[in-house]
Amino acid sequence: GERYNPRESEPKWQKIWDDAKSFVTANDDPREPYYVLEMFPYPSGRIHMGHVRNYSMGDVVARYYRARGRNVLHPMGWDAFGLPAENAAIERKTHPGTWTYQNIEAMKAQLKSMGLSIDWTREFATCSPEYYQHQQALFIDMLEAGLITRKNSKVNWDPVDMTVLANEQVIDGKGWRSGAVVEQRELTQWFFKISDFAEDLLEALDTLTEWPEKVRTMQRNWIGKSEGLRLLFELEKSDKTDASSIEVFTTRPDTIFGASFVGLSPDHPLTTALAANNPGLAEFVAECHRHGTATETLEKAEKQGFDTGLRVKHPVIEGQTLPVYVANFILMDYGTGAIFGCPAHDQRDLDLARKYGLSVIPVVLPHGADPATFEVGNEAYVDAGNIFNSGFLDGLSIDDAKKKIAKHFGARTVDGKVQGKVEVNYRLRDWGISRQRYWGCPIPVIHCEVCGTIPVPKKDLPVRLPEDVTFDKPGNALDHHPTWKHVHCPQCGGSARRETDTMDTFVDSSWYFARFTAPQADTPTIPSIANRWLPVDQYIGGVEHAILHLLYSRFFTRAMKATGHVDISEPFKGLFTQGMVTHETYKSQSGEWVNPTEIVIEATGDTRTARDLKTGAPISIGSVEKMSKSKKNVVDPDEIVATYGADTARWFMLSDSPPERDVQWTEAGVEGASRFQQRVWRLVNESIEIAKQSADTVSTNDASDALALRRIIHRSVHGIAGDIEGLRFNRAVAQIYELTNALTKALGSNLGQAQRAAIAEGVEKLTILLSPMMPHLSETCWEVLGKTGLVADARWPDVDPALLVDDEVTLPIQINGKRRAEITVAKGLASAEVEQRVLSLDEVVRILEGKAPKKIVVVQDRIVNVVV
Ligand code: ANZ
Ligand code: ZN
Repeated sequence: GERYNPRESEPKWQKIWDDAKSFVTANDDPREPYYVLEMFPYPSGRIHMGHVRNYSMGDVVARYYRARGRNVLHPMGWDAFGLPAENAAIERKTHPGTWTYQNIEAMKAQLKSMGLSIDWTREFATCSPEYYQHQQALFIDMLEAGLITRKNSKVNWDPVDMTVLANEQVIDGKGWRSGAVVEQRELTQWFFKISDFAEDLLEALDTLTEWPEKVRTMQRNWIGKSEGLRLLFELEKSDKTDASSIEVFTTRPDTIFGASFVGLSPDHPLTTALAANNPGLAEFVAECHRHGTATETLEKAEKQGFDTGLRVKHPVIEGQTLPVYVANFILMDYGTGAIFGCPAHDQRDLDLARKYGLSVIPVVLPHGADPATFEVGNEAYVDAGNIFNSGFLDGLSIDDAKKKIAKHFGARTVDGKVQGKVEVNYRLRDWGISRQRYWGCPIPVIHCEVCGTIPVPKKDLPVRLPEDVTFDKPGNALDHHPTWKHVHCPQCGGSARRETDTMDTFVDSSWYFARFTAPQADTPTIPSIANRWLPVDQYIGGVEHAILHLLYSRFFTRAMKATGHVDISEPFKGLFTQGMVTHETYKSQSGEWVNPTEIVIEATGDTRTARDLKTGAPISIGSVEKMSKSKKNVVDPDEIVATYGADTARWFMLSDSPPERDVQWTEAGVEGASRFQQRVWRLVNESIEIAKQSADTVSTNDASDALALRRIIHRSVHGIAGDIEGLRFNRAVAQIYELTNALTKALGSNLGQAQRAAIAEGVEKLTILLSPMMPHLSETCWEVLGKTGLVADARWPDVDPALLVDDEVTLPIQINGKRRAEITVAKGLASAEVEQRVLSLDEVVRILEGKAPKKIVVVQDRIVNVVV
């Protein structure tokens, strides 16, 4: 017969689905809702194979639950604000919006060519005023609810991109995009008070049982709860300061006997006061500021200290004092901005102690170590053990010592204040969202010299980005705009200034999933509708968003709850993080990366060699790496769709490895997927031929063979459903292969009525089972099978539970007490029949050597004993 032609059939079905509005979802549909969402793309210009994998998975889930009778919401949009558009605008001398919307158009066409079951009527781009006006409304509500503050803060300043960066956007002291060395600046910034939710965000992680444990752990660490002690150290009298004590924060008060110094942050008020009269210290502080305060920078930077000359009394060793240092690794916005250093058990403290010759006193003894000989070299001992060298704490575990010392300091005073107070701290800081960029959501506030900072009245929303902007000067085009920022104060009518900062683009993606539930509403959400759809049943995306995007979304959902926009706290019930798409890498003789389309590979036996397609020059085959432009090992989805069709690309993406692992894209793999497509097509066509046959000579096994086949069919339906629900797509695919094999094997001539019916049933069911993965092929099969309607609307096949029961047993055969063979028979088969079959087994015949056995005992469904 004819080959299946995806190039013809795929666009045809896409149009039919479009015309039939097959994937448009109604909010008032009475069926049980199911919301599946893939992380929406940044409109960079073209989709890549990572998108193909991500959306193939989401589409399987969406199509499956539709077939299960759920009202499925499967929307798509664009995370469309951000720096690349501004950079492109500068390069091409166009408006960022022009570039962005062109990209959206191109990428949308690409996504459509994949045949995704998306409700495109809900599409939006976060850069459109129709979206961001609601984000501005949310901002105003959150401001009024006390969830937003404006404060001065040290920021990481990227001197090339001319913007503030979040700590996590600073990598090795450099801007994540520009690579420029990041500087410190003091700016007034808007902050979302995410730290108010730290405990709730932490505790609720336990309820997210459908999230990968790895992601929950990353979030736990990011929130970084620590229980510790605020502890006062009494200062010795000095003419350098009037201060009488220093308060430190410690999570290891059990190590107090090992203290060898007290450390201050370069930004600690006492440091500032001392530096006023100490040029050396002032210079040291300035040096620290040049290096930045991003946590990551600090962790890698060399530990530096400055001896202030002050000394504190040792809080537990009578008559001893400790020096006070200023140290570069102490942050001002964590704890109290001051620490006590215990070099034996903290690496940073140890580095500092080695550098400045401070004492290193071990006070935690590893289990089984000898107290007389235990020493700390250049690595601090941070693990478990028992306290020693520590007076009244000796012999205690770390936890018991913490409790005892907390009680001890809780009962003492310094300066009339309690010396030690238990305190919980979080590493999570408030989320600074001010960005000095044009292409983002304007922060809807107005600064008036008389009235202060006031929100834009909601009736004046959206605060639109001006269209007429220029990017000839570095920095914020909004700020440079001649008129935009000059407005009248909405309160007093006097002249006032618009806020020119825009919001971090992470804000845009923190609530888009809620907007999808009512994307045309004139409020951010329609709560009754949002509450019906949310939380998202299944969210799928890359693990690179495991921390920030997910944490911000969790915060935002809580903030939207507090302001009455939704009634839930957690946005994503199920989360799945998919692996990456990898490919072999290729290099020319001169060491340049070469794209897979520019080479030919020849294989002789196990060795593969590559040559340049044009010149024939040898190419070396390198390691398998994540697809990236820099290594040129990318494969373009458009080319794959044009060559093999979307179904083949989807099938391969799902088939080759577990979805959470990386998948290696190979030519051989894609060709295998393409061949499978043709096999299914042949099977379906041959099954139609068989259905037409008349059965003159019917095989005697017709009924039992048909039954065996139907068992396989029903088990597949059941098993594939379970695998899709468990997101084990590769296993679902494997089961479809098996079912296809079984059906192909069953084809033949002179089949009886029962078998022909079983094959017909199997092929029809296979078509439905295949439709979430290869939707276009399935529609074509459905059509030639003469079924009514679209397979996209077909119900998932029912399973006959009787056909799932395992009704065969394998009995061991013992001969003279020794296990020699086994036999598989139908459950409950009569003893006489089992006996007869056992005696005809080759192994048994051989052992009996022609003699008749003395006795045969069959224990039904358990064992066969033969005595000779
Ligand atoms: C004494 C000590 C002894 C400490 C020891 C650790 C080990 P986590 O657990 O991550 O919360 N610390 C406190 N405030 C700091 C700041 N502002 N900047 C830098 N470091 C600070 O870390 C808490 C520990 O980090 C605290 O416990 C303190 O050092 C240090 F063997 O106190 B520790
Ligand atoms: Zn005013």
